[in-house]
Amino acid sequence: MASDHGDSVFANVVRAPEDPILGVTVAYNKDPSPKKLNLGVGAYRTEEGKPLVLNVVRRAEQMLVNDTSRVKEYLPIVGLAEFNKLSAKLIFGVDSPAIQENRVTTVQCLSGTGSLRVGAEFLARHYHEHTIYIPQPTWGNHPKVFTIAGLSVKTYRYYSPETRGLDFQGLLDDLNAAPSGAIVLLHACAHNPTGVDPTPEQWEQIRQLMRSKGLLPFFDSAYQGFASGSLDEDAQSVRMFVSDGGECLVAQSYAKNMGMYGERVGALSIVCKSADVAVRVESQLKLVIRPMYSNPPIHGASIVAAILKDSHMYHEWTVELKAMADRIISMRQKLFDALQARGTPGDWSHIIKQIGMFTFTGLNAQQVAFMTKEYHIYMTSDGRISMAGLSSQTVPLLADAIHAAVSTVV
Ligand code: PGU
Repeated sequence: MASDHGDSVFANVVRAPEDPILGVTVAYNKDPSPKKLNLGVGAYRTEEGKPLVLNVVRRAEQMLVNDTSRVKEYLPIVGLAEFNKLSAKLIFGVDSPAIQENRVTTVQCLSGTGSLRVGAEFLARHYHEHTIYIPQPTWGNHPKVFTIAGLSVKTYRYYSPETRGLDFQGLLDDLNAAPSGAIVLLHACAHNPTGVDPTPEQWEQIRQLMRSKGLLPFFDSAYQGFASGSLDEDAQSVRMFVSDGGECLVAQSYAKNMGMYGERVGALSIVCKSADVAVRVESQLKLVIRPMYSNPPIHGASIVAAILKDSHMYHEWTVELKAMADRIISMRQKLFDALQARGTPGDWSHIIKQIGMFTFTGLNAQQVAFMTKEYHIYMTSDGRISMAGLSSQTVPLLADAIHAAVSTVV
């Protein structure tokens, strides 16, 4: 039988829907309108609407390229040692006792997503409780990453649509009702998609509750420096949990704060009770990584390490990072003012109260669809907009679109 006339062996494969976030960019790219605006993906844009490569990243990259002694050998399974050390210091603090006591194991992974996945696979193999609680709502990829790793995903209340703020009591009640030992996913700062974070006092209450119930914290730190403009301030939640001597996991991403999106640079750290446990945990992380992708890529991590280890470059980075954070904050004010000026129905103060890359507008899926169809503005259907994709020139267009959407679509 000539096989080329028969049906495909994949004839039964059904077409999958586009990703809810990355699919927005796919739709945007297909739109021929010159005024189209992509506020879907959380990726920083300049005032001119262009992607930004930080000057310090260009400089570090040039340095590496000019260094002919550099080779492209395989990295170890756990990645670049220097990068791992520096990443741990960045999130836990330069004089973190946990680092000094060698209780932290850090492995280089494929950005934030890869770090979450490796951490989840490790937990599924070596941790006794397989339930992970994630906030409702959360980044859309979280449930997929954890489920596919073999964990069972449950949610805890996080956001109240009525107040457009934290549902703190709901959060405490749900964590209190969780089985002891359950894993809890926490956004270290700049919660995605809501832009709503607990206050330091609320974090402290969460910490006490979680420690008293033996819940295991798994921090997702994708926006360190993007919330407040300060790397240390944005790491406070994590450091609070580490300073009590307890254990936790942290997934770090350099996608946003260093603009390294496509280089896929990140790290997973596991803070353990003792140096001895940390050594054993790391040996098992290697067994997770080796059959998955063998070892991580060298280029991006070398750039990050070059910046983190040089005090001048580090400083330059913090200045550029602060400028990105400040531009986002100024967009919040501009959008809020533009809606006020139009007399747009509703209370829009949450735009200036929320923090980080996103505003959770409260617009519903129909209103979003209207804005895309009539105004060529692209955003996720949950009403989240990336403030980092906005500029002074595009604020009026967005304000017009929101005004029209809430005035004509219920
Ligand atoms: N964790 C959170 C909370 C995130 O928002 C993101 C990215 C990641 C992890 C993963 O980032 P890495 O690129 O793997 O380091 N969220 C963005 C980017 C687009 C996406 O969905 O991956 C977003 O728009 O939500």
